[in-house]
Amino acid sequence: MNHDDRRGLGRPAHAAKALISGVALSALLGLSMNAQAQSCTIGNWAGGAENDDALFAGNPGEGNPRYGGPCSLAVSLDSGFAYVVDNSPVAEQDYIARFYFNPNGNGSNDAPMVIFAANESTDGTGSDALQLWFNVADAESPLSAQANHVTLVVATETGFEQIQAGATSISPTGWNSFEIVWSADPSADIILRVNDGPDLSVGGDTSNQRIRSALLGFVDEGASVSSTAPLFFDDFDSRRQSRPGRLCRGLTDDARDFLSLEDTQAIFAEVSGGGAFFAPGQPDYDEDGVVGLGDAQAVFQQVSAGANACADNS
Ligand SMILES: [Ca+2]
Ligand SMILES: [Ca+2]
Repeated sequence: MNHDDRRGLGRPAHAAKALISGVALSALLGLSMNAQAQSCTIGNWAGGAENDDALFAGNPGEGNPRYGGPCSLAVSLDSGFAYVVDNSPVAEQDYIARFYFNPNGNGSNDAPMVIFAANESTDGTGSDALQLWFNVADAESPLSAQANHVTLVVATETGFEQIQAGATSISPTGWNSFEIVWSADPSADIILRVNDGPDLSVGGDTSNQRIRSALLGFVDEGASVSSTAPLFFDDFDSRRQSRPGRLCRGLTDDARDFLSLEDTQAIFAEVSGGGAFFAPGQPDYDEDGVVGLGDAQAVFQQVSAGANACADNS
């Protein structure tokens, strides 16, 4: 079994390096709480990067939109495949990844692309155990480009299975969370959760595979992709067990697990500060890609109504 056998879906031998890391957890684009002190660099990725000239790990002060402060990843689509690699997974039989993705208006029928893959080799050049496609509805027969659709392709012993998420579940210009739960098992149940939607799942025999690397960014394409607008990624988290779930919307102090007026104040301070202050945590309450007055107002309303538990908000 090799993805290269697959019509349009195999990553060609373009020396795909490893992906993202993982295992036992790492959230290399989203851990820090201090918006000003953190240095943002793709050097945090244990497996390095492909085409790092097209990757920018910046903070909001540098004009890099983020979901959770301070750092995020911008990926240019103009100069070929570009992605970060995590090779911290060690022949994983259980692998869970969650990240946030902002398409930044790149939803297009002309731009089917892989934005995440988990690979069987440590350098990412082996077979992909799974691929997350953007702008693709049905990845199998044939490769079917459809704007703002998301499809998870899972390699099994008998071929490929897929989980499809339609365009209505995706924000084309805001932040989306993807959580993927994979295991090596003769009767595996692979899960994709998009935003606050239900668990979508597909079954298959994945027993002979192991995940040794993960890749995040512009990993592959189904047609020639070019755009002046970059993709944005943030808050990558991968681990062996215990699903991370979604981050608490509007929370600006991760020492708490509930929203408070302090969050309203921190968001307002960012909005009114003219770039002098950036709120920590996840100030973009409505996840539309912009931290604005509406986010502060929404948090205020939640707190005022006593509906401030993060459990209701993630
Ligand atoms: Ca971040
Ligand atoms: Ca917002």
